[in-house]
Amino acid sequence: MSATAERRAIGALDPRPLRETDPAVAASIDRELERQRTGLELIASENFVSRGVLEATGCVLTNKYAEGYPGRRYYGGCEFVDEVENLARERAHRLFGADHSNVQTHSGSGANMTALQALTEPGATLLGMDLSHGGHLTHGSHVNFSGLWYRVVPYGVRASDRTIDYDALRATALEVRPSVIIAGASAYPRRIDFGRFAEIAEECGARVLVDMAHIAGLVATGHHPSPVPHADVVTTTTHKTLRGPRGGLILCREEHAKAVDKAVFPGLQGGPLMHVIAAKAVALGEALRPEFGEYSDLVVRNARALGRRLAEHGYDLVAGGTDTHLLLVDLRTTDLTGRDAEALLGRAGITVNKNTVPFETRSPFVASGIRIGTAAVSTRSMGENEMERIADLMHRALRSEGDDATLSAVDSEVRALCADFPLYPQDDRVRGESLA
Ligand code: DSN
Repeated sequence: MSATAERRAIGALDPRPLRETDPAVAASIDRELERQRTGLELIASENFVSRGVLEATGCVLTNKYAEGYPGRRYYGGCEFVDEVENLARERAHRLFGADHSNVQTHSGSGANMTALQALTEPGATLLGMDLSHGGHLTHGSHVNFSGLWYRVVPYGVRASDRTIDYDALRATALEVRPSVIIAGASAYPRRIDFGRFAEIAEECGARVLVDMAHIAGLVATGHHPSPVPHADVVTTTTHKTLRGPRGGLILCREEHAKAVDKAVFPGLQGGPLMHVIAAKAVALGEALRPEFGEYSDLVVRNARALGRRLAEHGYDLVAGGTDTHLLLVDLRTTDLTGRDAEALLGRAGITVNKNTVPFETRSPFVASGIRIGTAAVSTRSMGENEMERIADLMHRALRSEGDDATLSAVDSEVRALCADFPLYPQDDRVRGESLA
């Protein structure tokens, strides 16, 4: 090598693919891809993204600092990332119809922290759905910033039908006069009446924050009523039913636009992740297409079919079933805990998460339920017949008493089913290959 070539090489990027430059990381990515391809993904908050979303997430925009907003950045060279962020914002407007959107927030938790910072002051009173009734950590759990920085009064579901008790919520709201009422959930299967939340908030002088992370894709396609007309601020993640990259998104009324933007940057974040914002733009573009409506429809039909069949097997569905992508199974009618069930299903190639159930008596590490979702299996184009088959496979695994032969037979059937609905077929780019 000449002296000039050697000098050029110093500091140069290694052009080889990841599997050559870092086989350890590449091998873990390969193993994860294989796990996703060969198993049934029923975690309600997960999904599989398109090749376009993967490409954008792994693109050179990761190199760019762009603190500020399009046209008002604190760094030079932002003309192209401005284009990307404007595309994401315009598509969010077209999809959800809010006055204003902020696409920079890194996650759903960050979006909720931002929204609360924009809407109220630390120490204020919030009403949030109890975690074990289906709420989220950031809606007021005592181990989370929301419970630590605010005075939180929980609301929940009725014991009789395990659906949200709007009358009790109203009575509590009128008594404690919260600054903000948080609507939305992580483990609630039924339709949420955002209009009712808005009426109650108006009566007691509160703001409404809706966290629609789980149902955002269904809202985008009209398969769940939109919270946008009823809420001061709506937060969401982009990676659940919306089928985008891992990230957050905030929508709000014009009157809160400045406060929300300031709360994101410089309030809580520094540089936005422009590669993730590009991937959000791609996903939002996909969600605007008619095919995405067909997809949402399948997600909801599949959840109903899976629930029906599980109920036929005798499982107790919280709230009696689902209107969304999500089912919560209360296992207290069986001799299994949520932890047992998650482990048994895992050994059979079926991934779910243990979940607390309303009026839970066990710790969240054990829990009495499992949460199931159909967003990911619907992305594989599985339909209602497959959901019935999946419910049958789950039932076999759950009553196997840990018998190796039974679980391995179920696992073989799971693999065969997955092979009929291939995920990322022959697509090496999803393995983390260089996109140079
Ligand atoms: N952790 C997510 C879920 O599983 O629902 C919510 O943030």
